[in-house]
Amino acid sequence: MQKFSGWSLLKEAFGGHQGWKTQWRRAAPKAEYDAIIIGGGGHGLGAAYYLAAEHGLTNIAVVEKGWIGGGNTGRNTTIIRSNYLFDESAKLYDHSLKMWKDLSQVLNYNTMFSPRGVMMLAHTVHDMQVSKRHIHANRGNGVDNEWLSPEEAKEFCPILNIDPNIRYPVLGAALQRRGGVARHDTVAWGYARAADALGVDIIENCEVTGMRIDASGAIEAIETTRGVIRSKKVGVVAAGNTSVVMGYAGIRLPLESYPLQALVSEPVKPIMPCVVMSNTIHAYMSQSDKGELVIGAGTDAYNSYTQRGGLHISAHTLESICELFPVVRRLKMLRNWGGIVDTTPDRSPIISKTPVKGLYVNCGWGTGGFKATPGSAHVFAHTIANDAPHELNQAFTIERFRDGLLIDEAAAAAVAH
Ligand code: FAD
Ligand code: PYC
Repeated sequence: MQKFSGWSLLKEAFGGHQGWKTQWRRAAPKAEYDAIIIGGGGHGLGAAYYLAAEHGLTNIAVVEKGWIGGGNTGRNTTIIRSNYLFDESAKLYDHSLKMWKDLSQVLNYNTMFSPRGVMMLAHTVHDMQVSKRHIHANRGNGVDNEWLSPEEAKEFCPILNIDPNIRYPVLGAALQRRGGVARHDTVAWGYARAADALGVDIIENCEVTGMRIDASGAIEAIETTRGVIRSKKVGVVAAGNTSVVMGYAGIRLPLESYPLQALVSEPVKPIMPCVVMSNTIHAYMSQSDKGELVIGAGTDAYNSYTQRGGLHISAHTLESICELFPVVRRLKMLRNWGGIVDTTPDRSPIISKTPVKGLYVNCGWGTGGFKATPGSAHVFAHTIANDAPHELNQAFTIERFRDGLLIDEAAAAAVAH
């Protein structure tokens, strides 16, 4: 009989039969591919996987300037939900949420998806009205969401402070029970391993530094720190750096790059059963399976490409967190970090063809693209393979900014996330 120690079970959970460190071939670039994805985050690796698995394109490469999952995919706070206001967003994010459910089985890799419920707090009358509007709109789209009184919110999350005398009292909450968290880097590793098994080349330490466009206006090659690589199809998924990369093709996009920060506490025994977000006071918290409290803030107020951010943001966030969850006041913080997110004016993504034939872009997820990883990758692969959008991303074009057809989640939520 095979004996399992706790350690071997842990290894099994993380890496299947390949062990703790997932291996894929550290490929050297070929001279030419049928398609290239620029950016080895979850969205890029996922797009490569679906191109191979669903569209039969296996002569493809993912080029990544650092290491896979080292961008926002490995830096986010893993909140997964689909409670967006507008029809287009709700359908796209819910497509993704449904894919999360089976992703571990599809990839044979444990993404640790845990639908433990995402509760969004209301602190003002305006918050309550916005939340209830979201709940009705979500239900109209078949997306679960429900209103909780302060007492019901506390029952769902017992460490929540519902004292009516605090600075931002909890007046109620919107709860999406199907929402939750996952382990962020497993998504990059899982897609990488599955794509690699289908023949995809994953090329790390390979920064794209230029693009070559032929006389007819079609993409013909990318220039990289590891040489020129030819392809007639190139997908850009380089969150935070999209403007720079698309600039190589002479395309300007309505994007701004900002630092977004997060931090984790020392690990403690389970005290928090769900995710709680407060958009009004720019703070949110959940507890990882390792026991760390995972805490996030709103974006910094200035544009930057640095993966850090200002300290005052974390300090402000911690003040709010301690007021909402007084039980954490004496905990030590282990580490803080930042990532660079790129945001559009309507805080909705762009998943689109571009004016350069064969060049596609997936960007603008801002503070909220982790939850969208499987769905975004899936529809982006469809767009690249068919040179036409999937029905779920046909509204998310570049042209919507020219034509005034915004999907204005920013105005809808009036919040940082
Ligand atoms: P990334 O993982 O950033 O991948 C892009 C890759 O492109 C990077 O690895 C980068 O190195 C590479 N690249 C860039 N330029 C080049 C180049 N020239 N050549 C080659 N490669 C290049 N979203 C949620 O849904 N829920 C959350 O709770 C959440 N919390 C967040 C908290 C923080 C602190 C941050 C920073 C983000 C958060 N997000 C959240 C947003 C989410 O992380 C991102 O929207 C999502 O991970 C983007 O995935 P991606 O694959 O597009 O980008
Ligand atoms: O989109 O839910 C979200 C989110 C939470 C924190 C950052 N983004």
